Amino acid sequence: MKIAILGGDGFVGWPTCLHLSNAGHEIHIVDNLSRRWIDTELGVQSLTPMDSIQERARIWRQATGRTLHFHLLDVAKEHERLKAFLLEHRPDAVIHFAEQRAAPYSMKTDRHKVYTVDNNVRATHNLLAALVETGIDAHLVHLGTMGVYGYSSVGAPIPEGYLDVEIDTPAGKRPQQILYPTRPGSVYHMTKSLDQILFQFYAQNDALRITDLHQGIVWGTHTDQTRRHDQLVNRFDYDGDYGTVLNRFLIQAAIGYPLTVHGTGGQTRAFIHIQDSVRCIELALSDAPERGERVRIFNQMTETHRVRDLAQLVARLTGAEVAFLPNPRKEAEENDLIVRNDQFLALGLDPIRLEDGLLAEVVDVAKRFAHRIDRSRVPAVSAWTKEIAAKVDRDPERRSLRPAS
Ligand code: NAD
Ligand code: USQ
Repeated sequence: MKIAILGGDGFVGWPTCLHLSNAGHEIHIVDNLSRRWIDTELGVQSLTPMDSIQERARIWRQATGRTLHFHLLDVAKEHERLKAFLLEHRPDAVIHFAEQRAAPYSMKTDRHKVYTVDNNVRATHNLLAALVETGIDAHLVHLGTMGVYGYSSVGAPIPEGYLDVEIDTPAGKRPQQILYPTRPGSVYHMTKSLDQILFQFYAQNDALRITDLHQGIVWGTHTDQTRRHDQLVNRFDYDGDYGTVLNRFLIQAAIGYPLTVHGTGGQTRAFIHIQDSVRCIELALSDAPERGERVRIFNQMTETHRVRDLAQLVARLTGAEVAFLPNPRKEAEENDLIVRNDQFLALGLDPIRLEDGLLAEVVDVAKRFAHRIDRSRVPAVSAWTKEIAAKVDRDPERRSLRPAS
């Protein structure tokens, strides 16, 4: 297949490019490199040293003889160039990763909120409108998030995208399936909820073939393909904005930094290892919906864990200390989470579970590159509301963990 991978320079995008290229597909990476600019804005860098996208592609070609085509293009801002790209290359599938994906970054200031909504909603809508206008019948696979469902305890498993309901009508109760009610917990998660409506409309109005993957938190760093050469290494975010919880605990353990549990750590979240993430995307590509079908939605996760249990697991494995900090986010302190993922299991996914060996591998990566870590960038300081910001600032423990200004 010819596959366009929008956002193919990112944390999940890069190993996906390698995995699909290795499987024999023709890969076109489309990226505006905004994520690299955000590193510059925040004054942080990936734990692992990342080469330029062109250099990464050169190494991949040297290692495998396969070509990764790179197109520098802003999907949110360059609609005409996006159409020209689609018309010239006529992909069979488009994988859409090209969004600002950090919840804390999206809540930093009004400017970050505006940027996240503009970038994410425009990128998705530009792509949908461009597919219709160019008449290209590509299967669109979008990376969405488990966060669209929200994190209140409902006591029932979260279905894959659609909820069975009964509507009262004068003729009695009528069954219906509706999009699961969305309850985003950040401006970033809100953009993924908006994406869902855009997909619903374009599948219904223009018969676009769309799969939306509601993905949990991705952990780990290496995949089989990124292991092939030092310069194919994946990016690894550890900072308070882009680092995600389990990867953060693992690097914190590696550098002797107390594990930063927010609140009681009673938050339960869905997780998936990076190797399974790329495998799921491949499985979703192999099972495209027909024209006229509703949006196909998969829950792309393999297990759920409570944050404090993860901290305790990492502490047991490494001897790290655990610090319970005031939570900079507005979120339920404790929640249960049961998630259905039957569709990927039926397609043959054999889930990688959290196990000591894989956890230790991340700690080893972190130890190898520990000299690249700026400890002052570890605390998460982006507060969800002004009230929380004031409370967090008053806390002496957190103040001691804040970067020096
Ligand atoms: P990332 O930030 O590492 O990668 C996103 C890539 O998209 C970057 O290379 C960035 O430069 C590019 N991009 C952003 N806006 C663009 C635009 N307007 N035009 C062109 N390129 C643009 O993020 P990631 O961790 O690889 O996540 C990829 C996708 O998966 C995101 O949509 C995210 O919401 C979703 N997701 C990620 C996780 C996770 O834990 N990392 C979990 C669930 C879902
Ligand atoms: N948390 C801590 N300590 C930390 C960091 C986070 O306790 O040092 C807590 C947070 O308060 C939150 C939970 O861990 O309760 C998860 O936070 P996270 O930063 O790991 O994940 P999140 O903000 O939800 O975002 C990440 C990705 C996003 C993706 C989402 C999937 O950045 O792109 O959509 O995971 S999900 O969480 O399933 O919605």
